[in-house]
Amino acid sequence: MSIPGTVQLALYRQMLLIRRTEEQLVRSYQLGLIHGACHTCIGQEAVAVGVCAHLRPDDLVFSTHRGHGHALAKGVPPRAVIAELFGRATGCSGGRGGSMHLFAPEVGLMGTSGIVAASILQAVGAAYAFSLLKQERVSVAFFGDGAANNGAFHEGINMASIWQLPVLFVCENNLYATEVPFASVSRNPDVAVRAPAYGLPGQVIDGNDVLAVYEAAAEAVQRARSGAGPTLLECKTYRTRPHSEGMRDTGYRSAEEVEAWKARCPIKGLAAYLLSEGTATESELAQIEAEVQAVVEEALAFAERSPWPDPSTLTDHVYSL
Ligand SMILES: Cc1ncc(C[n+]2csc(CCOP(=O)(O)OP(=O)(O)O)c2C)c(N)n1
Ligand SMILES: [Mg+2]
Repeated sequence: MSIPGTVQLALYRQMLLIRRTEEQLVRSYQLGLIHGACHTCIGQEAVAVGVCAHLRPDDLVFSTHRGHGHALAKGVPPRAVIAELFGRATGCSGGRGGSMHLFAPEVGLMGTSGIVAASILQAVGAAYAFSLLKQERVSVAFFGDGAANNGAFHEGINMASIWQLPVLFVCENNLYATEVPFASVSRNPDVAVRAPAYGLPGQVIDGNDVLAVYEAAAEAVQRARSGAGPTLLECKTYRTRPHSEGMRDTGYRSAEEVEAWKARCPIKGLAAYLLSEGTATESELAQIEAEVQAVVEEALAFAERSPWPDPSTLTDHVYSL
């Protein structure tokens, strides 16, 4: 598959936007400006970007506790993400949700979630609705390696397979579930090989290579949209920050391992490729960097000057009979 230079540059810009936004979230967390958990996807950006590049606004994404990248890649503005983590009324969930409850149905982001593996069944449910309504829409479940050992994984992919539902299962295998190595909870290092057992295609992809993810997702989205059924994509990747901000990052993985994966940074990797292929010059990449940085600075300023939710709205959105 030949990916046009303009698309490659768009993928680069989107990954950089996620990276710079999350680096800002880390700084803000360290200053005590963010309450609650903050799981970054620093190091894993290529997965969200390579998949979401193929989605339309009315395609639906169901995300995880590590979902800032999915939200941004699906089109939630950085200012709405930062404001949400700051608890401000202008956040995408009105400041009531925080990192693990980012919702923006208008762009098809159906929620980040602290419930591991929930995204799998939610995406299957949405795809079932699309299929009943005869709509050519696609749903995506992002989930981690830890979620792949939750019963929901097996129920979800089996049901999607028997009904040939338009869904992509995207496993972000970052080798750990919190501090539990995947190697210690699965005799088989690959999740993708489970797919044929349920009668759907599965593919292992270098999740730090955005072009590889883009290519695999193109086929999977096309399959789903054309009624040919679900696909399981397993993207091997790595988070270079602790599981969640404020948590320790020693005792379960080595500094050497983290450094080795940092050297495989998906953004640096694509930059080197763009330069070597002559798709972009140093100054063009610097220009993108400056533009992204400006967007993030503006988003931060927006969040800082945004109001807190009005106390009189305290009971809004609270379910009652
Ligand atoms: C149903 C459920 N079980 C357990 C937890 C506790 N928990 C929070 S994050 C996490 C690890 C998830 O690992 P993985 O799916 O690999 O995602 P990653 O954090 O690596 O992105 C666990 C077990 C939870 N939040 N929900
Ligand atoms: Mg994991």
